[in-house]
Amino acid sequence: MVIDQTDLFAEVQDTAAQELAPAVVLLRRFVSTSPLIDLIEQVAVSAPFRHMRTPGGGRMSVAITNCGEMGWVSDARGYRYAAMDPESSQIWPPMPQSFAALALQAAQVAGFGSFQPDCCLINRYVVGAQMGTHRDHDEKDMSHPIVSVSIGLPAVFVWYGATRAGPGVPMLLQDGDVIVFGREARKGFHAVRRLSPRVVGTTQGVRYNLTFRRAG
Ligand code: MD6
Ligand code: FE
Repeated sequence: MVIDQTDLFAEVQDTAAQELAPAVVLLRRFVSTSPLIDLIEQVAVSAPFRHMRTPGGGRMSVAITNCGEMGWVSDARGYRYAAMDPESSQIWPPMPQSFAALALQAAQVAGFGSFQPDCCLINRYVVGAQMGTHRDHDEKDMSHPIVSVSIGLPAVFVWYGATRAGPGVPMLLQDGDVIVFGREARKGFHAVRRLSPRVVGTTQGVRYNLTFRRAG
């Protein structure tokens, strides 16, 4: 696979970081996303998007793939990271260098220091898809932050924090926005509300979300 490594930083904007909750940092319009979409499409040639099953047996409305040394997977046995794509029994496609560079740049600008992700989980939403309230705690070392990049259609992300209770802090994530969270927020609960045509303004198109993690 040929992966284009054009200089993403030419496109990176110098936006001010906003702290939405302690250690939850939003970088608005941080990155220009069209080179990212091309790379996502290349990853999906080798590791197609699929609707995974939750341990409870439900079908996720979000379609998922991964690139990097490790991939996040879900099935009847639970949630875990795996070095092989269970659909193909092949390793996941390599993480494009520009993805790793973007994750590092965002972590640094957001005040989390150095970050070398080994997993990029790629979520794909169409109108009607959602991500229920959850927290990310399948990674071995929680001292690493998570960097999350929104691409394409807007979506309402809700930050709940230490408990699932309460109304949460909603924020509209738009194309090019990046969220970084770590430290005391690392195990915080969060969700993505169902993409409604009213909020999104169309029934066409997709939202991608890249979440960079250090899993192993
Ligand atoms: C999404 N994001 O934005 C779903 N998880 O589509 C997440 O679940 C998420 O944005 C951990 C860290 C950042 C995130
Ligand atoms: Fe998450």
